[in-house]
Amino acid sequence: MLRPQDSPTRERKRLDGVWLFRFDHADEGLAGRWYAGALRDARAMAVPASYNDIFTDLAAREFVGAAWYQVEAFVPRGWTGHRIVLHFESVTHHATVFAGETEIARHSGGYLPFEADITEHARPGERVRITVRVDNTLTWQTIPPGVVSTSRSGERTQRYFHDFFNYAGIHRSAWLAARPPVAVDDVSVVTGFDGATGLVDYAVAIAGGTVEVRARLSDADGMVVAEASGPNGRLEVANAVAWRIGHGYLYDLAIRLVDGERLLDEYHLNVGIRTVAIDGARLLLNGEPVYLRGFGMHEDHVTLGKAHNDAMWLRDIECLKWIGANSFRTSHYPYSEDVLDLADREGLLVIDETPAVGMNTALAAGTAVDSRSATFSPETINDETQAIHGQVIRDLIARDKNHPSVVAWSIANEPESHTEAAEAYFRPLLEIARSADRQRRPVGIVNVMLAPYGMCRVTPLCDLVMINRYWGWYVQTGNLPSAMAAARRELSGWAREGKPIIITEYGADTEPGMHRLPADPWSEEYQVEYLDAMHAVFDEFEEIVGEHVWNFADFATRSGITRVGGNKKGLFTRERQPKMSAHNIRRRWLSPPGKPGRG
Ligand code: BDP
Repeated sequence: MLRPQDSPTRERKRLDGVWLFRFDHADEGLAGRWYAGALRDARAMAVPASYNDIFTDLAAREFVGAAWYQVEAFVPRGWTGHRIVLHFESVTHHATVFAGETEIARHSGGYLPFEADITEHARPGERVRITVRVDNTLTWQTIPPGVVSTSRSGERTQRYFHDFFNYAGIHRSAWLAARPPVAVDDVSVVTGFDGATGLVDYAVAIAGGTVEVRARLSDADGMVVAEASGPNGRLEVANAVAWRIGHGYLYDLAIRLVDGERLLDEYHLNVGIRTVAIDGARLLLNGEPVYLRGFGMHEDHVTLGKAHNDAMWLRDIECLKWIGANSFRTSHYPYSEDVLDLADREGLLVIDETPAVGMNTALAAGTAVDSRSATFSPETINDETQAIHGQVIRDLIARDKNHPSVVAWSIANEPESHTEAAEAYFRPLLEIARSADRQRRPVGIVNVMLAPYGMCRVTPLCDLVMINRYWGWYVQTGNLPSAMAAARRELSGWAREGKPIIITEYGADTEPGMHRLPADPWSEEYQVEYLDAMHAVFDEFEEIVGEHVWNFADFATRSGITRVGGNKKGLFTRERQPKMSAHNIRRRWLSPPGKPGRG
């Protein structure tokens, strides 16, 4: 599925704004056909936004179940003769969509796009009523998983095993889009080099007929640098400018479907020419070893919740540049494609993660919560979940495969991984990821502290080692010398695997403004000393090719005894202002190459 865009043959209309909204407390909307007319007793709701933090009452913020959204939109007059598509970038977690009185789409999975052809239900120049039932329920068969329990009085509570607030709503833009009847359905590129010549292998899928395909690559100044024809082909660019860290040079690939001289469709794609490979314990970009400096992040903001917002993300990117980061992980779900577009442009490397977080009943927010249920069993995460997970991996790679910024896939964060059941669950999923990606980027899971070196049965199956470790925080709390010793011990083990190691999380909760001498957990001083201690150990290992501090910024979580107004491990506050440690890390990350942090 290609993202809607404007081109000489295509047009799109953003449906963002204020929609009608209503909670469905008794889950009666479907039977009561709430979509059949104007949504009654509705209030206003922003799209995109999480609905949760718009409200001031707890019951609304923590609501579990279905909520309804509705908007009336005009289909542009000029769209006669086109296929009309309704496209949602993200509805969290389940969507049932109606055009007028007809159900046109059902989709589960809160962070990836879906669309439906509504040509039969939408006339150019006329209004179409769009109604969406949004359900935020997580079960053992959703990614991420969760469990809903109902009290004697009928009150439903959602439990989940991940450490961020279960925001819900229409989180990214919704579009009406017009496509020609014969259209580009998909484009994939694989890039490489032959000496100074850049190679762009492309493959085009067409919907609605078999026609001639022409491909044209232009440089950033708009000069045509290569042309080819046919649905599969190779574009050769003499003296190509490589896409690299900090220099996100992008070519424009125009795919044109033609019938003689008549243009049937035109689709544009940004292409960065670069290679990603693993060589022993090194991660190579364009054949050169790279060291990742950056963060696990979140799409998380005051009031907006998990909604995408351009201004907020531009600020995040500016903060990343200021601090000297060159990369981030889309912990713990695929981010808006707009974010990947920004990363492409800035030359930031991205570890792209599925929403498979919290597949571990022994862990949540660093504390044991539910050792009663097995993580993997016919009653919990089972074959059905695995099939859905496989589809999510395919959908993620289908959406993000062409972004030059994406250098690795993480198919799960901190799942249970020390058991035979976990190995049986993940082995086929790793293969799905590998075969879905024509660029064959490295694939892995992010390993949890409960499955350390020697115990994890899944990481050895991965292309690289990605580990989250909290020595000095959840264990050896406040005792940095023993945290360093523990780190050294375990890392020496992983180093023997002969694969690149990325520390995908390490961090300490820090209340901004809290100072303690000597340093004490939660103080700004402790975050500084903790990070210095970890870096001293990391720098001893050549096999470590990346350090991603947890987290870029403070973020919202469900309330609980280990969280004070959310997770405070950010180097920036939730308002994106630096804590003391941000200045410290900045000195490390901006130090010249060859120095600690390896420039
Ligand atoms: C890890 C998780 C992350 C949490 C973090 C923490 O991957 O989502 O927020 O620890 O506890 O378990 O701060």
